Amino acid sequence: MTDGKKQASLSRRAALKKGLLASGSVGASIATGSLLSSSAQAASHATQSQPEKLITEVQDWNKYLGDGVDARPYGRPSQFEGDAVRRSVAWLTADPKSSVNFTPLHKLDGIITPSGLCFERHHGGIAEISPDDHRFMINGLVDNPLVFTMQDLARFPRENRVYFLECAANSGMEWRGAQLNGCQFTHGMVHNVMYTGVRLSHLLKEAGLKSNAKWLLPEGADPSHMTRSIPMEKALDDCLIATHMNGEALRPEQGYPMRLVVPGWEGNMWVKWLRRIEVGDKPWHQREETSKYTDLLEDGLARRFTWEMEVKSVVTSPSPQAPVNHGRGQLVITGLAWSGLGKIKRVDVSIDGGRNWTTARLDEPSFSKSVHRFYLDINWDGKEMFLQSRAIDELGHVQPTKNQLRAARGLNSIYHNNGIQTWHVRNDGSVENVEIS
Ligand SMILES: Nc1nc2c(c(=O)[nH]1)N[C@H]1C(S)=C(S)[C@@H](COP(=O)(O)O)O[C@H]1N2
Ligand SMILES: [Mo]
Repeated sequence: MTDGKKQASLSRRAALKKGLLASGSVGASIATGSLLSSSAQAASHATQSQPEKLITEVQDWNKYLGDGVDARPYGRPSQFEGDAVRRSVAWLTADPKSSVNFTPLHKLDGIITPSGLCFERHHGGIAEISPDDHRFMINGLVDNPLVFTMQDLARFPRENRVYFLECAANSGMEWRGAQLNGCQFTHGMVHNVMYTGVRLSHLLKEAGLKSNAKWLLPEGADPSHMTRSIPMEKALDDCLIATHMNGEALRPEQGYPMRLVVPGWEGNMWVKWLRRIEVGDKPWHQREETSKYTDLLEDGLARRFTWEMEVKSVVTSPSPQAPVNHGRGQLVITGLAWSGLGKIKRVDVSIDGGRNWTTARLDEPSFSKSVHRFYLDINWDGKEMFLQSRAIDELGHVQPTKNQLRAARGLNSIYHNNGIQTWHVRNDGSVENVEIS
């Protein structure tokens, strides 16, 4: 963060603190059960904003024949959805080949991230590997070192699971204060897809684990040779070797032809373009688990092996890139919640910066270690709101405030920021990333 930016965000926060105190009761009344009273208002608003001729006149798409079935052998989104794209932050990294882009969470609904919108994080560009040329090896403390082709892998029993993948650095730029204006940038290093894959435990059993086999070192076939130490209990519990996402083959960006799935644990461990797993008796302490993906505390010590992604949520709409543009009245507040420890049990939403909370409607489906969708349908009085969401997982973990996180871990951290996000919704419907304390 540049000094200028820091100043701006600090003074913005100071101003907001004052604003909150001055305005007394902030925001809107929560609709209690019945939305019928406000739906008439919503409907009349829709008529006003659409010219009558859209009803009375015959439109082009009504008159002229459209594309035939030969035009789109692989379908693509509507030309009017050009805003739903992955975006990057220019100052964040020096080179796009070792960089990150962000999922446009504000444009999505439901829980599944479309494959083409899953954020990408790579350290050495996208490896383009022909499945015919791909080999996957298990070696080290095993009875039979094995090499698998893709065809070999296809002969093992497989299963389907929906999991989120979150980079440990997601929201990392927000540690010291509100900075990036949009949930795409503050929270977009997460995606949630259905994987088809083979249980890693099947393959390890095939190779035969020696009695001192306690750790695994998965390795990527890309130029970064991504490697991370994974304890055996996790590998035998729920790790998958995935070949498909959302029903089709993995995208090259996501590790085609195969990637490791490490449910609930930080994204860095989900090695893409997986070419080898070495079995050992202790962790390796590779670069990505020493100089990176450790959490530097106030006293200069660092937390190591912070694998689990803890309970977190964010309101995706309204949000800075998804302002309220229909005025007061009926308003759908929605967002995502997830926990690397299990299912989400409850999400609370506040429109007054965390003073009062209302339990949101948690939508189906609900899978363990998957993103959940929540909604809160309110009747907005048109006054400014300080929107927050707070998730609670099935183990009872409550998403902390950013100040609670800072009190526990200091200001040096980047990784594992699961603090509560605040959006300032102004009375004109525009939205800004802020912090209140
Ligand atoms: N082989 C390899 N695997 C990798 C990486 C990489 O650069 N190379 N990046 C890791 C990081 S830091 C993250 S957050 C996730 C990102 O997965 P995605 O690109 O599917 O979003 O992949 C992980 N696996
Ligand atoms: Mo990451």
